[in-house]
Amino acid sequence: MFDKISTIKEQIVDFNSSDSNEIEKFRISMLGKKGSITDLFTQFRNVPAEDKKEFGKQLNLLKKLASSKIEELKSNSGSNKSTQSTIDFSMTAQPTVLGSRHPISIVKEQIIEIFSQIGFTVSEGPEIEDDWHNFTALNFPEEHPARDMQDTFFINKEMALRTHTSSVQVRVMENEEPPIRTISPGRVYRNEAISARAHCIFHQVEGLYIDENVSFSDLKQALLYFAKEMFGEKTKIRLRPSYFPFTEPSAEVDVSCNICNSKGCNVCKYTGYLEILGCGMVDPNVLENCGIDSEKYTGYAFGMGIERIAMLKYGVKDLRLFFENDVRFLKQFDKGI
Ligand code: 2NL
Repeated sequence: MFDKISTIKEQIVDFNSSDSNEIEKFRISMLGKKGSITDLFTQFRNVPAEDKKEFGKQLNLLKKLASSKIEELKSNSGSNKSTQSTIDFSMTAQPTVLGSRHPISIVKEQIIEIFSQIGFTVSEGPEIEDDWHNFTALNFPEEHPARDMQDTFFINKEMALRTHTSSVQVRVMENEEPPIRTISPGRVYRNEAISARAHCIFHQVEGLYIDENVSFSDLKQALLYFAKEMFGEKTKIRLRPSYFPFTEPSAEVDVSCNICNSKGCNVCKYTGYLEILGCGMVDPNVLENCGIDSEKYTGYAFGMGIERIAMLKYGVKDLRLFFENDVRFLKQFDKGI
């Protein structure tokens, strides 16, 4: 019996082939139902008791030897084929081309970074919104003409693509207790004719701060800090009275033109200033709509278009460039993560 093991062992060692059919035949002759090794396993019961331990050990080793030999021959026969037919291992590798980040992403991250320095967290929410979160809670009563300020893409009677990310902040106010200090960056949609200055999709960052005794001067200070971080230490801001349904009082904010040092140039249309955002004190109706006690708390809010900030920062004259994904445009911005 031990002799048989030695004979089969020799056969395994001597066998060599790169032909997969031959290898398969060999496998069957060894490990198939009627194979020599399988046969030895059947005969195990006839081995005298005192030899059983040693025989079992050698038989298992023999099986392992056969399996690994077959695997080795099989994998060689495969790689031989593909080397000859398709892959040229001597070919030079393709260099990895690094992409660049989209300018909207770069500016968005920068805005988040600036506001996170003064304690703002980031909130996100759905792009398809119901009427309550996009309009009614924000003091746009039904049939009110203020709704015409934003041409909306409706999905059905109840649902629409959000026209601003204030809808996210309504959700935050409904779900959290003041103090609330959060910004909500995201994509928004308005049914507008596409031009160099408007697009039906654009990106916004809105900010909201609610606590006891939040004042308009807190708002001014936060926005001055933002403007200096974004456009440089020498930047000045100017507030002009404005109107939004959700804030009272409301203002539009301009930054000094750093191209002409506010002396007047064609970028600032000879005004010395450039508009960057809208803001105001959250209307008490909005606070109450969202379950916040307007006798106890006050808050400020602001909203800016990321495209507009990016246009000013990089001197981009046509907003459509941000949506065309022309690599000649995109590759001019920061490389890396
Ligand atoms: C603009 C003006 C603004 C807000 C957005 C806001 C949000 C809540 C309550 C009150 Cl939850 N206000 N957001 C306030 C004033 C202006 O955006 O021109 N954006 C591009």
